[in-house]
Amino acid sequence: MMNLTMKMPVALASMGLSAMLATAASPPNVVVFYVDDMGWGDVGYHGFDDIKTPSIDSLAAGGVHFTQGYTSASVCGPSRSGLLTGVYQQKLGVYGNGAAGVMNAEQPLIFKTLKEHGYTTGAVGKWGIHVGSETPMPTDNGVDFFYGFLGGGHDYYHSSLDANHAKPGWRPIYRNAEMEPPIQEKNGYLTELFTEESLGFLDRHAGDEKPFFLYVAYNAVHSPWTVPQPYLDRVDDLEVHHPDRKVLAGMALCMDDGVGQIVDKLKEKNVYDNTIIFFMSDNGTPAGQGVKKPYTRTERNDTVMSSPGPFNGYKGDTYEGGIRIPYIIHFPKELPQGKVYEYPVINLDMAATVTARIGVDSPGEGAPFGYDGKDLFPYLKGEKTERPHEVLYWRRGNDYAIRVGDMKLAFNDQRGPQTIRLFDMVKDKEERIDLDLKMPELAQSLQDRFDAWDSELAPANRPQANRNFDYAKGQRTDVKAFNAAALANPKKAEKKGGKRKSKK
Ligand SMILES: [Ca+2]
Repeated sequence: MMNLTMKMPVALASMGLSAMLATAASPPNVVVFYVDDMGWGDVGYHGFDDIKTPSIDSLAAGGVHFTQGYTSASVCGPSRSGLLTGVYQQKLGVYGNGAAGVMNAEQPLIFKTLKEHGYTTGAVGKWGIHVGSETPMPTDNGVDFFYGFLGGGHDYYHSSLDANHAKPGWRPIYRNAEMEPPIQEKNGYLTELFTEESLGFLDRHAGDEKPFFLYVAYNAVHSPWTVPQPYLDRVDDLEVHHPDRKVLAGMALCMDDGVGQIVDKLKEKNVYDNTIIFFMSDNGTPAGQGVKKPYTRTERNDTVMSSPGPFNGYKGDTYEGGIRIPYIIHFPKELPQGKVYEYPVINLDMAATVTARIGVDSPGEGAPFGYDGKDLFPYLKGEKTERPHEVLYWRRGNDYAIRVGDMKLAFNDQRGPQTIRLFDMVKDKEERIDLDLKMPELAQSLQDRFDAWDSELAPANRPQANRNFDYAKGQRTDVKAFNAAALANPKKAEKKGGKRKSKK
């Protein structure tokens, strides 16, 4: 790869000395796998033997993986807005999917930031951000090459030329900003098509003078749960507690094959050593699952397909089952191999980690917000020994959580007692022991800290909740009083919390 310092005098003029030094070496390529609805219990390297993910397991073995890897949102759209900006998506007005997910278009996505520094950028798969805005297309947002669909769930065998198709899963597939002929015309299975298009991008760009950033957002293992028979045959020997688990395992194996083929392509093109690979899921296991009879799970360990492992809650919740995800960073050139990192990290760290490699520590000039994510490399290399994040925040609709050190305060309106709950995440990662009555002062202090953060968020799409919008005016949410009222009248609390509609 040619030295970019020779090619980019304008870009470098705005960078400091450290940036120039960092850029003097070949800037790394990046591949980010961001898969859909894959739970903690859906990868082999977490110790589960009722799933087959050999290629993903290889990334974990050759890289760093995280026992406390989080996503910034418990559902698809907001999670992607957080990942691709490096900023808590609520600051950008994104609180949920669909109408609650229209993002402030002033904030650049990482594609734009990297493009300004000489990268070729590609996005394949599910987009899911900027929905409904005036700049909805990836190609409006710094993506040089796009192949995929704009959001929601998508059928694996069918698409259409109608953006308002009666079947939401049959919406158009785009190549850049143009609709593709329906995929059924070439008998495609979407996961395989996404792999093919990712390989095509690498064939065209890997080994160029310019570095590349490729975002591979498989919609596997999101519903609808369908997979070609050859993949089912390959998982037939798995011992599973329910036959539907095999369908999910087949879908995961097809996606895992794609991961393996893309890694092989990096090797073939001689760019593997200088390519940082991320692997993450966008959120945890969905509660509604089942091939023939989808229905909503409410109890722990009661899933038939995707699995949250030992964790409480599901997709849509701020309990661990909704937000703790498979998370790997692979870059043997600089990072340890097979390392397990124990402090909490979050998907927001991807963008800051990537741009730090070229000496860039902000999303771009004029960006409304700087990164909330951290450059993780100094932590993973042992140069920094403290936590990357002393505090982490979550909020979607009425649900919220805050984690300070090892203590976590969480409220969820749909599952479990509808009280504000306090957990010790080291002694009780499964969130079984509620400490709010034992440690009321701590619970209140975390609530105050959450309210202070929450009160500063973007005003758009702010749903009603048991949080205090008027924190700055001196009003406070009283945890003890709220919980006493919720316990005395659970139905009222349920009504106040409201019922969620569709999750995508
Ligand atoms: Ca998802």
